[in-house]
Amino acid sequence: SACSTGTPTTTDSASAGSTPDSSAAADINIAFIQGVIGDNFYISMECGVRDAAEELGVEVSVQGPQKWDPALQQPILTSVSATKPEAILIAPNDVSALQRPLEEAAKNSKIVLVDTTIEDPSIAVSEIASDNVGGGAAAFAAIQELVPDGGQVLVIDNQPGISTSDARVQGFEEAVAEDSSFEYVGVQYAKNQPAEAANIVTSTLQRYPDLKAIFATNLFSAEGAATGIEQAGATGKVQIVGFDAGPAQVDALKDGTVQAVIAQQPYDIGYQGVQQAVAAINGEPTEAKIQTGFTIVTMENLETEEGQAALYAS
Ligand code: T6T
Repeated sequence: SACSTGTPTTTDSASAGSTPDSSAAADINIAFIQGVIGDNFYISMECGVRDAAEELGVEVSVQGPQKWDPALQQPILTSVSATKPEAILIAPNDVSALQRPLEEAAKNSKIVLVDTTIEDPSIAVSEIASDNVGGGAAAFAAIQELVPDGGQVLVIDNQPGISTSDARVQGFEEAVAEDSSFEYVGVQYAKNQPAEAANIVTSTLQRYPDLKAIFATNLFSAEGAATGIEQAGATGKVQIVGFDAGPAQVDALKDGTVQAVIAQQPYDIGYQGVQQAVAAINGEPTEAKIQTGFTIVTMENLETEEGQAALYAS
């Protein structure tokens, strides 16, 4: 499967989002709604979800919006909720837009928030996410090492209103404010579009030709930042630290366009998400909040066991 060999999933029942796998126990149905489809972070999470579901003998269906967009994700949640699965694992696209729909869904299903969360998560039996504030601070620490003399630094983010990336920006901004050798030129939003992130790099380099570093808060921001730096012929002149460790990020590390990536543990988030869901369904205690770790991957540890284990499914 995509989880172990890197080849695309074609045979799994839920890749089509509908037909249940008849070999698993049919009593308990769990739905997993990704933040966006085609994102190696959620592809890895799906691997963890499927492995846990198989081990615990529950059915799982997987779907997600074509783009990171609460207006696309909400109707998916509504239609999934109408089928009354015993539990829904979801990475909400927005802290406020998904609040009411999730309150409704919680009337039918146990809700587990994976990766992202909402303004009032009290409707959920569990929230599982990385230490995103810590990850933002770690990104700045990596930039300090890469640029010991300091200078201008930019953040490229998805969009405001996403719990994970908002927390990464917060952790970064708190850290950069403590170091007067850096000039923070602000955050710009690429809306999860690599081409948009590349444009931001181009325009920022025109305005700040001495730019020293970029923190890209997620996979698609980092992918586009790397493209922008390459197109500007600024490889190695501007240091990039990104969140996430999909195949494109690994290529960028090898090319030298990106210097460090913060790999989350999406497989574990998905695996533990199903464990929490099944516990809730069975009336067993759940953990309200679970924080998963991260690994900073650079060319120094990429080929080590630790570095390889941190990479996302392809
Ligand atoms: O960085 C992850 C995830 O944690 C974030 O909430 C959204 O973007 C990613 O899925 C990467 O694209």
